[in-house]
Amino acid sequence: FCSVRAECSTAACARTARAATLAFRPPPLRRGLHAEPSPDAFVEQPAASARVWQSSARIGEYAARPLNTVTLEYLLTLGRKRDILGWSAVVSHELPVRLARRVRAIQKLPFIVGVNPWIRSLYELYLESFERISSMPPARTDADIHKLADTVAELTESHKTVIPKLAKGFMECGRYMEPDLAREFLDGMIHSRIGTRVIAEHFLALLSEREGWIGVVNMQVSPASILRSTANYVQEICEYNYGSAPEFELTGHTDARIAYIPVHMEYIFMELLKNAMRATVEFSQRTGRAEHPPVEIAIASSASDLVVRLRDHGGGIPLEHIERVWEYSFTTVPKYADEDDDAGGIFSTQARLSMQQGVGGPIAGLGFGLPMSRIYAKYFGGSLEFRTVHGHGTDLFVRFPNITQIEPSFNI
Ligand code: ADP
Ligand code: K
Ligand code: MG
Repeated sequence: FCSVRAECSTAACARTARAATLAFRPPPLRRGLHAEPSPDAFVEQPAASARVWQSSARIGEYAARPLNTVTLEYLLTLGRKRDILGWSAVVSHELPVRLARRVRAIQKLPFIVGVNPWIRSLYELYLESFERISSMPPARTDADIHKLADTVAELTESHKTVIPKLAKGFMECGRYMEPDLAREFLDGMIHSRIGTRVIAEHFLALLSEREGWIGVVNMQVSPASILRSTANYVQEICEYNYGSAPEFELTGHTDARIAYIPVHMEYIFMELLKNAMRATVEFSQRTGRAEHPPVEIAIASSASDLVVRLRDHGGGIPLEHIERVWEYSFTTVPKYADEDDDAGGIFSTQARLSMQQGVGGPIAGLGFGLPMSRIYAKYFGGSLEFRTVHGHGTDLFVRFPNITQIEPSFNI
Protein backbone atom coordinates (compact mmCIF):
# COMPACT_ATOMS: atom_id res chain seq x y z
CA PHE A 1 0.00 0.00 0.00
CA CYS A 2 1.62 3.19 -1.12
CA SER A 3 -0.86 6.04 -1.20
CA VAL A 4 1.64 8.79 -1.86
CA ARG A 5 4.01 6.70 -3.88
CA ALA A 6 3.43 6.33 -7.56
CA GLU A 7 4.95 2.90 -7.95
CA CYS A 8 2.10 0.98 -6.40
CA SER A 9 -1.53 1.33 -7.45
CA THR A 10 -4.39 0.26 -5.23
CA ALA A 11 -5.29 -2.48 -7.68
CA ALA A 12 -1.85 -3.99 -7.34
CA CYS A 13 -2.15 -3.79 -3.57
CA ALA A 14 -5.52 -5.49 -3.80
CA ARG A 15 -4.03 -8.31 -5.83
CA THR A 16 -1.26 -8.75 -3.29
CA ALA A 17 -3.76 -8.80 -0.45
CA ARG A 18 -5.98 -11.25 -2.34
CA ALA A 19 -3.07 -13.57 -3.01
CA ALA A 20 -2.15 -13.37 0.66
CA THR A 21 -5.72 -14.23 1.62
CA LEU A 22 -5.81 -17.23 -0.66
CA ALA A 23 -2.52 -18.52 0.62
CA PHE A 24 -3.71 -17.83 4.20
CA ARG A 25 -0.63 -15.77 4.76
CA PRO A 26 -0.84 -12.40 6.37
CA PRO A 27 -0.14 -9.49 4.03
CA PRO A 28 3.29 -7.95 4.40
CA LEU A 29 3.88 -4.76 6.26
CA ARG A 30 3.53 -1.73 4.09
CA ARG A 31 6.76 -1.04 2.29
CA GLY A 32 8.53 2.15 1.51
CA LEU A 33 10.68 4.65 3.27
CA HIS A 34 7.82 6.42 4.94
CA ALA A 35 5.35 3.70 5.71
CA GLU A 36 4.38 3.47 9.38
CA PRO A 37 2.60 0.15 9.78
CA SER A 38 -0.68 0.39 11.58
CA PRO A 39 -0.67 -1.15 15.07
CA ASP A 40 -2.99 -3.74 13.57
CA ALA A 41 -0.36 -4.75 11.02
CA PHE A 42 0.91 -8.29 11.10
CA VAL A 43 4.38 -8.88 12.51
CA GLU A 44 6.08 -12.18 13.05
CA GLN A 45 5.75 -13.48 16.63
CA PRO A 46 9.25 -13.19 18.06
CA ALA A 47 10.95 -16.43 18.96
CA ALA A 48 11.66 -16.88 22.64
CA SER A 49 15.01 -15.25 23.21
CA ALA A 50 17.69 -16.94 25.21
CA ARG A 51 19.71 -13.78 25.49
CA VAL A 52 20.31 -12.38 28.89
CA TRP A 53 19.06 -8.83 29.24
CA GLN A 54 22.23 -6.94 28.95
CA SER A 55 22.84 -3.32 29.28
CA SER A 56 26.01 -1.37 29.04
CA ALA A 57 27.10 1.47 31.23
CA ARG A 58 27.02 3.52 28.06
CA ILE A 59 23.23 3.35 28.08
CA GLY A 60 23.13 5.23 31.36
CA GLU A 61 25.67 7.72 30.19
CA TYR A 62 23.85 8.48 26.94
CA ALA A 63 20.39 8.51 28.49
CA ALA A 64 21.57 11.20 30.89
CA ARG A 65 22.87 13.44 28.11
CA PRO A 66 20.65 16.37 27.30
CA LEU A 67 18.93 16.46 23.95
CA ASN A 68 20.01 19.32 21.76
CA THR A 69 17.22 21.57 20.72
CA VAL A 70 16.29 20.39 17.25
CA THR A 71 13.78 22.93 16.09
CA LEU A 72 11.51 22.69 13.14
CA GLU A 73 13.11 25.87 11.86
CA TYR A 74 16.54 24.24 11.96
CA LEU A 75 15.17 21.22 10.11
CA LEU A 76 13.69 23.44 7.39
CA THR A 77 16.74 25.71 7.16
CA LEU A 78 19.23 22.87 6.75
CA GLY A 79 16.70 21.17 4.48
CA ARG A 80 16.42 24.18 2.16
CA LYS A 81 20.20 24.34 1.91
CA ARG A 82 20.41 20.55 1.66
CA ASP A 83 23.08 20.70 4.34
CA ILE A 84 23.52 16.96 4.65
CA LEU A 85 26.65 17.16 6.75
CA GLY A 86 24.94 19.56 9.18
CA TRP A 87 21.97 17.23 9.57
CA SER A 88 24.21 14.19 9.95
CA ALA A 89 25.55 15.81 13.13
CA VAL A 90 21.98 16.02 14.44
CA VAL A 91 21.49 12.34 13.60
CA SER A 92 24.75 11.32 15.30
CA HIS A 93 23.96 13.19 18.46
CA GLU A 94 20.21 12.72 18.79
CA LEU A 95 19.62 9.10 17.82
CA PRO A 96 21.89 7.46 20.41
CA VAL A 97 20.52 9.68 23.18
CA ARG A 98 16.91 9.07 22.19
CA LEU A 99 17.41 5.32 21.78
CA ALA A 100 19.24 5.08 25.11
CA ARG A 101 16.33 6.84 26.84
CA ARG A 102 13.92 4.31 25.34
CA VAL A 103 16.09 1.41 26.49
CA ARG A 104 16.02 2.93 29.97
CA ALA A 105 12.24 3.31 29.86
CA ILE A 106 11.78 -0.34 28.86
CA GLN A 107 14.15 -1.45 31.61
CA LYS A 108 11.94 0.30 34.15
CA LEU A 109 8.81 -1.66 33.13
CA PRO A 110 7.49 -4.17 35.65
CA PHE A 111 9.18 -7.54 35.23
CA ILE A 112 6.02 -9.29 34.05
CA VAL A 113 5.67 -6.80 31.20
CA GLY A 114 9.35 -6.82 30.36
CA VAL A 115 9.45 -10.59 29.86
CA ASN A 116 6.59 -10.55 27.36
CA PRO A 117 8.08 -11.76 24.05
CA TRP A 118 6.92 -8.68 22.10
CA ILE A 119 8.30 -6.23 24.63
CA ARG A 120 11.47 -8.22 25.00
CA SER A 121 12.07 -8.22 21.29
CA LEU A 122 11.39 -4.49 21.25
CA TYR A 123 13.99 -4.05 23.95
CA GLU A 124 16.56 -5.98 21.99
CA LEU A 125 15.78 -3.95 18.89
CA TYR A 126 16.37 -0.67 20.72
CA LEU A 127 19.47 -1.93 22.46
CA GLU A 128 21.04 -3.23 19.25
CA SER A 129 20.11 -0.06 17.39
CA PHE A 130 21.68 2.02 20.13
CA GLU A 131 24.85 -0.01 20.04
CA ARG A 132 25.13 0.29 16.28
CA ILE A 133 24.51 3.97 15.95
CA SER A 134 26.43 5.07 19.03
CA SER A 135 29.55 3.27 17.86
CA MET A 136 29.67 5.27 14.62
CA PRO A 137 32.02 8.24 14.61
CA PRO A 138 30.53 11.59 13.52
CA ALA A 139 30.54 11.90 9.72
CA ARG A 140 33.23 14.07 8.16
CA THR A 141 33.57 12.82 4.60
CA ASP A 142 31.13 11.73 1.91
CA ALA A 143 32.07 8.14 2.60
CA ASP A 144 31.17 8.60 6.30
CA ILE A 145 27.84 10.10 5.33
CA HIS A 146 27.01 7.15 3.14
CA LYS A 147 27.98 4.70 5.83
CA LEU A 148 25.80 6.53 8.31
CA ALA A 149 22.96 6.63 5.77
CA ASP A 150 23.16 2.87 5.26
CA THR A 151 22.90 2.27 8.99
CA VAL A 152 20.08 4.78 9.41
CA ALA A 153 18.19 3.19 6.50
CA GLU A 154 18.52 -0.25 8.08
CA LEU A 155 17.36 1.02 11.45
CA THR A 156 14.42 2.79 9.84
CA GLU A 157 13.42 -0.47 8.22
CA SER A 158 13.81 -2.62 11.32
CA HIS A 159 11.92 -0.12 13.49
CA LYS A 160 8.79 -0.49 11.38
CA THR A 161 7.82 -3.32 13.71
CA VAL A 162 7.97 -1.10 16.80
CA ILE A 163 4.32 -0.01 16.95
CA PRO A 164 2.74 -3.40 16.14
CA LYS A 165 5.03 -5.05 18.72
CA LEU A 166 4.20 -2.44 21.31
CA ALA A 167 0.48 -2.82 20.62
CA LYS A 168 0.58 -6.61 20.79
CA GLY A 169 2.74 -6.62 23.91
CA PHE A 170 0.41 -4.26 25.74
CA MET A 171 -2.65 -6.11 24.54
CA GLU A 172 -1.22 -9.16 26.28
CA CYS A 173 0.20 -7.71 29.45
CA GLY A 174 -0.67 -4.02 29.76
CA ARG A 175 -3.28 -4.88 32.39
CA TYR A 176 -0.52 -5.83 34.82
CA MET A 177 0.56 -2.21 34.91
CA GLU A 178 -0.77 0.82 36.69
CA PRO A 179 -2.89 2.48 33.93
CA ASP A 180 -1.30 5.92 34.31
CA LEU A 181 2.20 4.46 34.14
CA ALA A 182 1.30 2.37 31.11
CA ARG A 183 -0.11 5.42 29.34
CA GLU A 184 2.91 7.51 30.22
CA PHE A 185 5.24 4.81 28.92
CA LEU A 186 3.32 4.37 25.65
CA ASP A 187 2.92 8.11 25.06
CA GLY A 188 6.67 8.45 25.57
CA MET A 189 7.51 5.57 23.26
CA ILE A 190 5.26 6.81 20.48
CA HIS A 191 6.18 10.47 20.81
CA SER A 192 9.84 9.57 20.77
CA ARG A 193 9.34 7.28 17.82
CA ILE A 194 7.79 10.09 15.79
CA GLY A 195 10.67 12.46 16.56
CA THR A 196 13.34 9.86 15.91
CA ARG A 197 11.75 8.96 12.60
CA VAL A 198 11.51 12.58 11.52
CA ILE A 199 15.22 13.06 12.25
CA ALA A 200 16.27 9.81 10.56
CA GLU A 201 14.05 10.15 7.52
CA HIS A 202 14.90 13.80 7.02
CA PHE A 203 18.51 12.71 6.72
CA LEU A 204 17.68 9.98 4.19
CA ALA A 205 15.37 12.30 2.26
CA LEU A 206 18.08 14.96 1.97
CA LEU A 207 20.30 12.46 0.18
CA SER A 208 17.87 12.25 -2.70
CA GLU A 209 16.58 15.56 -3.97
CA ARG A 210 12.87 15.63 -4.71
CA GLU A 211 11.02 18.45 -6.41
CA GLY A 212 8.62 20.20 -4.01
CA TRP A 213 10.05 18.63 -0.88
CA ILE A 214 12.29 19.95 1.88
CA GLY A 215 13.65 16.69 3.22
CA VAL A 216 10.69 14.86 4.80
CA VAL A 217 8.36 17.82 4.40
CA ASN A 218 6.27 17.96 1.26
CA MET A 219 5.48 21.61 0.53
CA GLN A 220 2.40 20.71 -1.56
CA VAL A 221 0.64 17.83 0.17
CA SER A 222 -2.80 17.18 -1.26
CA PRO A 223 -4.93 15.91 1.63
CA ALA A 224 -7.68 14.93 -0.83
CA SER A 225 -5.45 12.58 -2.75
CA ILE A 226 -4.09 10.99 0.45
CA LEU A 227 -7.67 10.60 1.67
CA ARG A 228 -8.79 9.07 -1.60
CA SER A 229 -6.05 6.45 -1.75
CA THR A 230 -6.27 5.67 1.96
CA ALA A 231 -10.05 5.29 1.76
CA ASN A 232 -9.67 2.97 -1.24
CA TYR A 233 -7.23 0.86 0.69
CA VAL A 234 -9.42 0.72 3.80
CA GLN A 235 -12.38 -0.29 1.61
CA GLU A 236 -10.34 -3.27 0.47
CA ILE A 237 -9.55 -4.33 4.04
CA CYS A 238 -13.18 -3.82 4.97
CA GLU A 239 -14.36 -6.03 2.11
CA TYR A 240 -11.99 -8.79 3.13
CA ASN A 241 -13.18 -8.68 6.70
CA TYR A 242 -16.93 -8.25 6.17
CA GLY A 243 -17.67 -8.89 2.51
CA SER A 244 -18.74 -5.30 1.89
CA ALA A 245 -17.60 -1.73 2.48
CA PRO A 246 -19.21 1.70 2.50
CA GLU A 247 -18.51 4.26 -0.20
CA PHE A 248 -16.96 7.58 0.69
CA GLU A 249 -17.68 11.13 -0.44
CA LEU A 250 -15.10 13.86 -0.56
CA THR A 251 -16.30 17.49 -0.40
CA GLY A 252 -15.01 20.97 0.40
CA HIS A 253 -11.54 22.18 -0.50
CA THR A 254 -10.47 19.12 -2.41
CA ASP A 255 -7.82 21.15 -4.26
CA ALA A 256 -6.20 22.35 -1.02
CA ARG A 257 -2.45 21.98 -0.58
CA ILE A 258 -0.51 22.22 2.64
CA ALA A 259 3.11 21.90 3.74
CA TYR A 260 3.24 18.81 5.94
CA ILE A 261 4.86 15.42 6.48
CA PRO A 262 2.46 13.37 4.36
CA VAL A 263 3.02 10.05 6.14
CA HIS A 264 1.73 11.53 9.37
CA MET A 265 -1.48 12.54 7.63
CA GLU A 266 -1.74 9.18 5.93
CA TYR A 267 -1.39 7.37 9.22
CA ILE A 268 -4.16 9.36 10.90
CA PHE A 269 -6.58 9.04 7.98
CA MET A 270 -5.95 5.32 7.78
CA GLU A 271 -6.84 4.72 11.43
CA LEU A 272 -9.89 7.00 11.37
CA LEU A 273 -11.22 5.51 8.16
CA LYS A 274 -10.79 1.96 9.45
CA ASN A 275 -12.82 2.91 12.52
CA ALA A 276 -15.49 4.70 10.47
CA MET A 277 -15.91 1.89 7.95
CA ARG A 278 -15.91 -0.82 10.59
CA ALA A 279 -18.56 1.05 12.60
CA THR A 280 -20.68 1.61 9.47
CA VAL A 281 -20.67 -2.03 8.39
CA GLU A 282 -21.22 -3.41 11.88
CA PHE A 283 -24.10 -1.00 12.48
CA SER A 284 -25.69 -2.07 9.18
CA GLN A 285 -25.35 -5.69 10.26
CA ARG A 286 -26.81 -5.01 13.70
CA THR A 287 -29.76 -3.00 12.45
CA GLY A 288 -30.44 -4.92 9.24
CA ARG A 289 -29.87 -1.76 7.19
CA ALA A 290 -29.97 -2.65 3.49
CA GLU A 291 -27.26 -0.24 2.37
CA HIS A 292 -24.23 1.28 4.00
CA PRO A 293 -24.42 5.07 4.13
CA PRO A 294 -21.21 6.56 2.77
CA VAL A 295 -18.45 7.97 4.96
CA GLU A 296 -18.56 11.73 4.35
CA ILE A 297 -15.23 13.50 4.28
CA ALA A 298 -15.09 17.30 4.25
CA ILE A 299 -11.90 19.32 3.82
CA ALA A 300 -11.62 22.96 4.90
CA SER A 301 -8.40 24.82 4.33
CA SER A 302 -7.12 28.23 5.41
CA ALA A 303 -3.73 29.89 5.13
CA SER A 304 -2.63 28.62 8.52
CA ASP A 305 -4.20 25.19 8.77
CA LEU A 306 -6.38 22.49 7.37
CA VAL A 307 -9.33 20.75 8.99
CA VAL A 308 -10.75 17.43 7.89
CA ARG A 309 -14.08 16.14 9.17
CA LEU A 310 -14.83 12.46 8.77
CA ARG A 311 -18.51 11.72 9.32
CA ASP A 312 -19.83 8.20 9.57
CA HIS A 313 -23.27 6.77 10.16
CA GLY A 314 -21.97 3.87 12.19
CA GLY A 315 -24.22 4.16 15.23
CA GLY A 316 -21.93 6.37 17.32
CA ILE A 317 -19.92 5.56 20.40
CA PRO A 318 -21.94 4.56 23.47
CA LEU A 319 -21.66 6.84 26.50
CA GLU A 320 -19.82 4.28 28.61
CA HIS A 321 -17.07 4.04 25.99
CA ILE A 322 -16.63 7.75 25.24
CA GLU A 323 -13.79 8.28 27.72
CA ARG A 324 -12.29 4.85 27.24
CA VAL A 325 -11.79 4.97 23.47
CA TRP A 326 -8.68 7.13 23.98
CA GLU A 327 -7.13 4.44 26.18
CA TYR A 328 -4.43 2.28 24.68
CA SER A 329 -5.57 -1.31 24.17
CA PHE A 330 -9.23 -0.40 24.63
CA THR A 331 -11.16 -1.99 21.79
CA THR A 332 -14.65 -3.35 21.26
CA VAL A 333 -13.31 -6.17 19.13
CA PRO A 334 -14.03 -9.12 21.43
CA LYS A 335 -11.16 -11.42 22.19
CA TYR A 336 -13.15 -14.59 21.91
CA ALA A 337 -16.88 -15.12 21.95
CA ASP A 338 -16.75 -16.69 25.42
CA GLU A 339 -14.67 -13.93 26.97
CA ASP A 340 -16.42 -11.08 25.26
CA ASP A 341 -16.69 -8.77 28.21
CA ASP A 342 -16.59 -5.55 26.20
CA ALA A 343 -19.54 -6.48 24.00
CA GLY A 344 -20.43 -3.97 21.32
CA GLY A 345 -18.62 -5.74 18.49
CA ILE A 346 -20.39 -8.38 16.51
CA PHE A 347 -17.28 -10.39 15.71
CA SER A 348 -17.56 -14.13 15.83
CA THR A 349 -14.68 -16.10 17.26
CA GLN A 350 -13.82 -17.09 13.73
CA ALA A 351 -13.78 -13.50 12.54
CA ARG A 352 -11.60 -12.54 15.46
CA LEU A 353 -9.23 -15.39 14.79
CA SER A 354 -8.95 -14.57 11.13
CA MET A 355 -8.32 -10.95 12.09
CA GLN A 356 -5.53 -12.06 14.34
CA GLN A 357 -4.08 -14.09 11.53
CA GLY A 358 -4.32 -10.98 9.45
CA VAL A 359 -6.39 -12.57 6.71
CA GLY A 360 -7.00 -9.78 4.25
CA GLY A 361 -5.43 -7.36 6.70
CA PRO A 362 -6.89 -6.66 10.12
CA ILE A 363 -9.20 -3.67 10.45
CA ALA A 364 -9.19 -3.26 14.25
CA GLY A 365 -8.47 -5.05 17.46
CA LEU A 366 -5.46 -3.60 19.25
CA GLY A 367 -7.01 -0.40 20.48
CA PHE A 368 -4.12 1.81 19.45
CA GLY A 369 -5.77 3.64 16.54
CA LEU A 370 -7.31 6.60 18.32
CA PRO A 371 -4.68 7.35 20.98
CA MET A 372 -1.88 7.04 18.48
CA SER A 373 -3.59 9.18 15.85
CA ARG A 374 -4.04 11.87 18.46
CA ILE A 375 -0.34 11.88 19.27
CA TYR A 376 0.42 12.21 15.56
CA ALA A 377 -2.11 15.04 15.17
CA LYS A 378 -0.80 16.90 18.21
CA TYR A 379 2.84 16.41 17.31
CA PHE A 380 3.04 19.65 15.33
CA GLY A 381 0.36 21.39 17.38
CA GLY A 382 -2.72 20.05 15.57
CA SER A 383 -5.66 18.31 17.20
CA LEU A 384 -8.00 15.34 16.99
CA GLU A 385 -11.48 15.37 18.52
CA PHE A 386 -14.80 13.67 18.02
CA ARG A 387 -18.48 14.34 18.48
CA THR A 388 -20.72 11.33 18.57
CA VAL A 389 -24.47 10.90 18.45
CA HIS A 390 -25.31 7.59 20.02
CA GLY A 391 -27.51 5.48 17.78
CA HIS A 392 -26.58 7.58 14.78
CA GLY A 393 -22.94 8.23 13.99
CA THR A 394 -19.66 9.95 14.74
CA ASP A 395 -17.80 13.00 13.46
CA LEU A 396 -14.03 13.08 13.76
CA PHE A 397 -12.23 16.41 13.39
CA VAL A 398 -8.54 16.54 12.62
CA ARG A 399 -6.65 19.81 12.39
CA PHE A 400 -3.24 20.07 10.76
CA PRO A 401 -1.27 23.29 11.09
CA ASN A 402 0.65 24.32 8.00
CA ILE A 403 4.16 23.25 8.90
CA THR A 404 5.77 26.41 7.56
CA GLN A 405 3.50 28.54 9.79
CA ILE A 406 4.29 26.79 13.06
CA GLU A 407 6.21 28.59 15.77
CA PRO A 408 9.83 28.32 14.49
CA SER A 409 11.16 27.32 17.92
CA PHE A 410 8.98 24.20 17.88
CA ASN A 411 11.05 21.25 19.06
CA ILE A 412 11.20 17.93 17.26
P1 ADP B 1 -9.50 -0.44 17.56
O1 ADP B 1 -10.00 0.11 16.26
O2 ADP B 1 -8.33 -1.35 17.40
O3 ADP B 1 -10.61 -1.04 18.37
P2 ADP B 1 -9.22 2.35 18.22
O4 ADP B 1 -8.41 3.08 19.24
O5 ADP B 1 -9.06 2.76 16.81
O6 ADP B 1 -8.94 0.81 18.40
O7 ADP B 1 -10.76 2.52 18.60
C1 ADP B 1 -11.20 2.13 19.90
C2 ADP B 1 -12.68 1.85 19.93
O8 ADP B 1 -13.41 3.07 19.71
C3 ADP B 1 -13.17 0.93 18.84
O9 ADP B 1 -13.01 -0.44 19.18
C4 ADP B 1 -14.64 1.33 18.74
O10 ADP B 1 -15.40 0.68 19.72
C5 ADP B 1 -14.63 2.81 19.07
N1 ADP B 1 -14.70 3.66 17.87
C6 ADP B 1 -13.68 4.29 17.27
N2 ADP B 1 -14.10 5.00 16.21
C7 ADP B 1 -15.43 4.79 16.11
C8 ADP B 1 -16.47 5.22 15.20
N3 ADP B 1 -16.18 6.03 14.18
N4 ADP B 1 -17.73 4.79 15.44
C9 ADP B 1 -18.02 3.99 16.49
N5 ADP B 1 -17.09 3.54 17.37
C10 ADP B 1 -15.82 3.92 17.19
K1 K C 1 -8.36 2.77 21.99
MG1 MG D 1 -9.10 1.50 15.08
